[in-house]
Amino acid sequence: MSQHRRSSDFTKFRELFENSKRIVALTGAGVSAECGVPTFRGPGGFWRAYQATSLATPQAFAADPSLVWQFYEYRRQLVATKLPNNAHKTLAYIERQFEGSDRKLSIVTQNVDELHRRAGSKNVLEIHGRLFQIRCTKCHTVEDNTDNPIVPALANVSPIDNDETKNKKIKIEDLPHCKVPSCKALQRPHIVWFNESLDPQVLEEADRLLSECDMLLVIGTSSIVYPAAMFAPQVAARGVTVAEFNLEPTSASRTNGYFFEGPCGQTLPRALGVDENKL
Ligand code: BV8
Ligand code: ZN
Repeated sequence: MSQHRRSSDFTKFRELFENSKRIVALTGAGVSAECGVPTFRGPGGFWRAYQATSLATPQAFAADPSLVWQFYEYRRQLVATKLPNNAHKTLAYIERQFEGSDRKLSIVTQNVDELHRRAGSKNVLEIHGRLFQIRCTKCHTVEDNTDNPIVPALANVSPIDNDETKNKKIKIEDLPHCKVPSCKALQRPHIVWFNESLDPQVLEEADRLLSECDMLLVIGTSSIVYPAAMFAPQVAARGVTVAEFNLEPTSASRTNGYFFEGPCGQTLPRALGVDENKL
């Protein structure tokens, strides 16, 4: 049960923000919630109907690639119909504002929906991968792919729910396969699943950004999934300001730092002094 915390003072925070030069925004599924992309652990979340461990793991893919592909194709088709919201747009706006100045905003996102990119943000580190990239399970070739459906057999998939009767049991040969003529092996989403390590270079870049930042914005994450859950405490330990934007406080700000309660599509532009009419 989260302790109820008063929302912090926007004016006091704004001053700190105006004096910060290296800002990192750590985002999670909540930053896309107002676009209609379900979160994982909130009401209507993807994980609610089933456990993440039953789908977003290499074991699940090995056991039933048809089911896991249906889960990702459903999300690809859903996200393709969504547009970035004011939280995504605020971060892209600030990044543009900083161009040519000695200030920089970088995004470290746990999200795979690529909505930060679509909002125009350039400095984006997607630590859990991307929904619209797929990777060969054999030669590891990574391919950008926005085909909808990705293969005919995955046309109009429905959300997977508990009773697997909905699982269409697609034949493996009808799932996406590598286009390298000498390979043609099964492809998988280029996404970091549970119990898979993050790309060491991505982790190194995240660590560099977090060690150099003088302000961390934690936006729409339950701060449960590691290693991202360690980023806010790591920055706070340096005495750097951490500001959380969430419907409820999480471990990222429960003890100290700033907490702005409410939908980040509203709280973020207000805290960063961005006129929503300009987004
Ligand atoms: C790894 C891709 C080494 C898949 C994802 C240490 C301790 C305990 C466990 C572990 C540990 N170290 C490793 C683990 C295991 C595991 C883990 O952390 N498990 C958790 C469940 C405890 N971690 C891993 O396996 C990681 N790998 O550590 O490698 C290793 C190697 C081998 C063996 C072991 C370890 C890999 C983690 C990556 C997993 N892949 N995504 C996919 O997306 O399909 S994680 C998945 O969760 C998503 O990426 C998602 O982004 C992420 C985190 O969730 P959130 O983004 O926070 O979303 P959530 O729904 O939880 O919360 C939404 C928040 O938004 C809420 O707070 C809500 O209040 C708020 N909100 C809602 N609406 C709004 C809002 N806020 C503002 N405005 C709104 N409108
Ligand atoms: Zn291949």
